Amino acid sequence: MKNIFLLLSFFSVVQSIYCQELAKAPAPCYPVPTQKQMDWQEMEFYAFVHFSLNTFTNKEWGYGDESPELFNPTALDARQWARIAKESGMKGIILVAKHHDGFCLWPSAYTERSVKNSPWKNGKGDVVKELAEACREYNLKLGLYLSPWDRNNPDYGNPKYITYFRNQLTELLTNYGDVFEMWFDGANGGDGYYGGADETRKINTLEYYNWDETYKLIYRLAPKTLVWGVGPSEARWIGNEEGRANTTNWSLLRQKDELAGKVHYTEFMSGHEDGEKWVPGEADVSIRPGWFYHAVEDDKVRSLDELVDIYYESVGRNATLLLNLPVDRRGLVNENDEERLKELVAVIKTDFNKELLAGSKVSADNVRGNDNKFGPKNTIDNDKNTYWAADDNVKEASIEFEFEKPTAINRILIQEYIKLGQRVKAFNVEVKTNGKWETIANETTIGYKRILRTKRVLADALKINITAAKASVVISNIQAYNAPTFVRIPTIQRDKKGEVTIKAEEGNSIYYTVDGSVPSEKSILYKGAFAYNKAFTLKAIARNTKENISSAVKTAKYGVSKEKWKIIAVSSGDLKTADRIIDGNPDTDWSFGGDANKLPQQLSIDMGAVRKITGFTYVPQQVGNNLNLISNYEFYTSTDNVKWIKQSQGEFSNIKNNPIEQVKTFSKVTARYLRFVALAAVGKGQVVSIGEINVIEE
Ligand code: FUL
Repeated sequence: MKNIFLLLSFFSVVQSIYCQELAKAPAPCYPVPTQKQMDWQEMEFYAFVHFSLNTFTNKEWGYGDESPELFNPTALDARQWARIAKESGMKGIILVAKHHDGFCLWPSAYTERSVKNSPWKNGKGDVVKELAEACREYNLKLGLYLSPWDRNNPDYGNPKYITYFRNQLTELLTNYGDVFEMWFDGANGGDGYYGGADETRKINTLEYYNWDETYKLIYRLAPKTLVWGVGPSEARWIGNEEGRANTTNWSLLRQKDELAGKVHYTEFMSGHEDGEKWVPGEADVSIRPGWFYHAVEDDKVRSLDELVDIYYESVGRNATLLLNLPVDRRGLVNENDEERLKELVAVIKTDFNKELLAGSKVSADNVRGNDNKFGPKNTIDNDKNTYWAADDNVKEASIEFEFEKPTAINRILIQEYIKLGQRVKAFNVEVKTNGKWETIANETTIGYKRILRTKRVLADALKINITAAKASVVISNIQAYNAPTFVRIPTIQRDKKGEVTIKAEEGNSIYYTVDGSVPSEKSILYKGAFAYNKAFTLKAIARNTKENISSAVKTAKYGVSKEKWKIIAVSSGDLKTADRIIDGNPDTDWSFGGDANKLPQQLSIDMGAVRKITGFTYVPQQVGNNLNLISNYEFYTSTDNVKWIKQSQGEFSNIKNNPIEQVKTFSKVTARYLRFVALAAVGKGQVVSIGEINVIEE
């Protein structure tokens, strides 16, 4: 008997040692984030503010020769910016302290090109300081953008400029309290004023700045600052200026390759599964087409639909969202932008109003060491420090949630415990309805946070199957929601002849007005394309008649249709197909130029009648992987196709990163003929494409 007891206690000792062994936390799957990167990732959503001389010169990129005296906001209030950011659930604000034209929003001791030589506050103001104080008051973190490229500085391109750049960096990192993120933009070198030299200066970004030394300086001065962008950074650009990450999004990057110039920026949208460094993605986008404020964009604030998509495709795809609010000439976030932001926040709030998994019965097919410490319940305990983990080397595992009664679901949120690394390569979601399992999503990575928008299902149970991973499964949090139906805004198109087509999601009706009034279900019911070639404002809504809910209002403003327009001359390319430039459809493009026909190239348009115009727009090629973009242009008008007057010339700034419709205005002129000259292209390719040319009428 005594022996049996001895044997039993021996076994229990062995078992406890064994279990303790198993109950150890999983080994990290390297690379893993630093605490600084963890804190940053958890911020999720923060604001960008572009506000500088460009705001007053109506440019996206200043050339570097604009006078500081033009900077004169009438009612600058950084507290208003902070209030709006705070009310939107944002956790910080990144201010562009110096953009490419070199103008400084703080009174730098190293240059005269700053607020100190502007009329604002008689040269005694400091925007960086005001924002730092406002952020403190609203408990927001402050971030700063210092453009490496400086189109004003005479020394740009020489070693002397690097000293200047580092001096400015030192000012920003030592005089304004903690800076959570330092933003180094990738636009580098090119033409500029450069102290009057007026020339093109090419630099090698990878070598010129000696980033290793610059980064050492930053970490010495401000170890809490996370560095974004060029150099050996701790966070990366998402590869577009539309605020969208790829569905597959690794927080890892082969940064060594990147620093050797071997990574194309389009790879940033997904990161690298085999990246040797933790370099998570940050998705940046402006709430309007441009980064700086332009009055012509007052009615071009991104639609609610677009912003909601952006949220789901950034924060919901393992990136942070940096949303730009272009402060206007008063020095305030414009009312239109604030209103749209409020609508966005309201949608996010209602979408995630009621969590549905917390009360469910949860089980998993594998639990590390059979230890409750790593049990599946940890995914619904609302504690970010606990997680469900599988045994070592178990890279396929399932977790199931059973509901007491059938539950409607259309959002699923999953988080890996990324302190131990990003692991999941593939997963799917199944739901059980009426006793039958159905797969409703087949996905790839998860990372810090992944949110799926699925069709609405009435589920008895929900199962998440991790089907491939880099190391054993470690999941921190899983949630489900039933977001209200969101009726998507309709799309409107008018072709050359004036035929209007409106489209909405299948099953929805469309109502519209042509007199500028707000449409409702009492307005005209859209039954199919209709002709309307006069100037008018069309407003339309889509309506889900089953649930009695409408979309936001889509507004489209049109001048007289292009029915009488003709392309009358092209310097190269096929004249027969050139009509695509004026067919009302920006997605059909036409190109000219090429090796045998080097730039400049030009084309002329006859509008068929004399019109009063105040500007033109160039819509670059929209469709395709390789956009043949024009970077510099000239625009002429004529009344007789003989005598031409130049109305505008210049650059399409930032078109490479943000290929949106380019708007150029001039004083009112009477014209019948238009001539558009493509002077230079982005990159080496000489072929340039045009999606559409429009005119702006009074
Ligand atoms: C770009 C810049 O060139 C733009 O002007 C803007 O600042 C944007 C956020 O980054 O690359």
